[in-house]
Amino acid sequence: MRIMGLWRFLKSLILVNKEVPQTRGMLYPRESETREVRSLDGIWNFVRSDQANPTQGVRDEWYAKELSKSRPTIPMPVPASYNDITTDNLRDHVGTVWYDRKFFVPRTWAKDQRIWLRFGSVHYEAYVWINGQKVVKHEMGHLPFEAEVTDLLNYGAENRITVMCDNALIQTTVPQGRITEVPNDEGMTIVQSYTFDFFNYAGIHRSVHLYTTPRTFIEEVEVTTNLSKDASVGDVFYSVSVNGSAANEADNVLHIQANLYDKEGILVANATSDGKLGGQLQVNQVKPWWPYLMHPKPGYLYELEIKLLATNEELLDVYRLKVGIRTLSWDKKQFLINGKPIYFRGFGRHEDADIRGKGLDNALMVRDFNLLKWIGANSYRTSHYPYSEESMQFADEHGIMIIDECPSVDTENYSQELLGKHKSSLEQLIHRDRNHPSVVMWSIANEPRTGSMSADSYFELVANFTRSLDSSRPITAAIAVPHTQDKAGRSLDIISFNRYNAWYSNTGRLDMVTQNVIDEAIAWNKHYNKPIIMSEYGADTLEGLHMQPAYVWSEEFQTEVFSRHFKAFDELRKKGWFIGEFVWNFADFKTAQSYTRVGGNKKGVFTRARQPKAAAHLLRKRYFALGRDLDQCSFPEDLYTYIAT
Ligand code: GCB
Repeated sequence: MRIMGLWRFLKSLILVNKEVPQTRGMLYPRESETREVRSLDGIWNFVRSDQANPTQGVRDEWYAKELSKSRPTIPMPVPASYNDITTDNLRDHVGTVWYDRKFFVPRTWAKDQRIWLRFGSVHYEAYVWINGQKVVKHEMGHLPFEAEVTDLLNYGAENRITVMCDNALIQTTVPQGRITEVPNDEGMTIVQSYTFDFFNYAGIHRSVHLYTTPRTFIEEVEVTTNLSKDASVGDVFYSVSVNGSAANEADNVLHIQANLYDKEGILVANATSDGKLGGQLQVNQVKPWWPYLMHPKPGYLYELEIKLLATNEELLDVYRLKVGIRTLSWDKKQFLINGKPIYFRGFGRHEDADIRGKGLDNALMVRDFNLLKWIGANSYRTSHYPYSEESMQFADEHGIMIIDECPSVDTENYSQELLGKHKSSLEQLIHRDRNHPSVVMWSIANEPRTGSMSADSYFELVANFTRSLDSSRPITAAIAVPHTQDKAGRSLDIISFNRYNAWYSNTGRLDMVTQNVIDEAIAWNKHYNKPIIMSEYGADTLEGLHMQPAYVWSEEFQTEVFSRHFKAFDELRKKGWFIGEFVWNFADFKTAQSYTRVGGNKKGVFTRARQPKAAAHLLRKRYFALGRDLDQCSFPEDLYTYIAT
């Protein structure tokens, strides 16, 4: 037994850099004169498998006919987590569930084009069939996947889509969890456990689309941008990949016509690339992309129109995407956008809401952005997984900077298999988000157990892999082990640390916050000589609980905890290398059941219903004061309540 343990430990130290599969295509589905998009969102039919027999549906081929022929079905909304929809214990179901629905494909789609089926995200693992034929399998929540279904569809007729979704997390999934069989009152039951602090919501979380492309089509567009030193001239570099038979015909030289339009729809640059599928567009008197409150018109976006043309100028395909022109740079002290130093003031967040769990909800998304702007935040971290593509587009539009985090949280028990999946999660994330101007940093993990020996090589491999995919953005991870133990920081560009003074340590001691925060930030900076962010701090707060003097869980306590941190941050800002403060959390959110959580994690500045707690008003004053001091933004009229002249 001891020898086995030693062997496992040694194996975890020998990690090799194996290739991971590369994502292809997956441009966000958009209509154009050559493309059509249809949503398959709505009410689907749903069956849960027997927990003790999760593969029964596959063995019995439930996908071969309507699910209702194999089992009684219940209605299930898509997109949504399935957990909180019913009134029974579906919430805690472990293992597979099944969805199906019917849909029509118009006759007109049969004509000389290709049809794609695309999922915005299914958590955690998905298997998909169309009309009983296997289409695609995908592992990893919060990230899109797609497959061509042209030859599987019935045109001008009814079709059926079936999805099996598995929420089980084990030691080699991202994130990790454990499945155990434990005795209960009826015999034995399967239990899912995990150490991370948010509920493992599951299901078809984001929209399902069918979309068409021409036979030869624009498969990928990659955009990078640059600004001249005086910020007057902008460059947009684009490179396009084409898929389809026309691309292989020797006498057909495909080329790209790229047009860049400003917000008013005026053409500001264009280029035709002869025989090449990429090029450069130069914009004079450019309007750079600026973060919210750093410029009167933040989030300026151009529209890039990519036209794929054949030798005879026949238009094969058109795809349009938004482009923000900006530069990023960083060194040992600071992080700059368009040559200006950035101080992040924002939040750690969750995609989480009553009833719908982690399901995409446009009303919630718009409300959240309204609150971010109301409170004067300029950034958030997509703790602890990639957020919806729709929210990334919103962040682009509103100038909200994003630290884009992959789904690796509480990473431990490092293994070759885990490394492969972790790298794959980053590959999929970067492929999806690389064109967003709002994405300014990659976060490769949250609170990984970086004190262990194997964390050293593991995170070096993960960070180098990330850099090999995108060297234009810095890399961070939110670390919680003390700097004296950490082994990952040397592989990062920016150090983020999470710490809960007066909450998890020295509970209730408001007099033990400020100096501890200052000391720890200085220690991290001394240790690694890199810019430092405090990526989490906060206190659970029950809305409506008031206690004077402040007492843990009260609104007064959260307000005081914030204020004591602000004092530390202002001291640290003077040092030059302290570049950001992120409250944990934007809103209250659901967790696994635990005696430390009352209905979930209550560290929100907003309630789960997105209403402000008392501390929100204080935070708002600080974030706007920072905006005024650093970037001369103006104050909203209602920031201060009139008291006396
Ligand atoms: C952390 C984690 C976050 C938790 C938070 C807390 O350090 O990163 O996921 O929710 O602490 O409130 O305990």
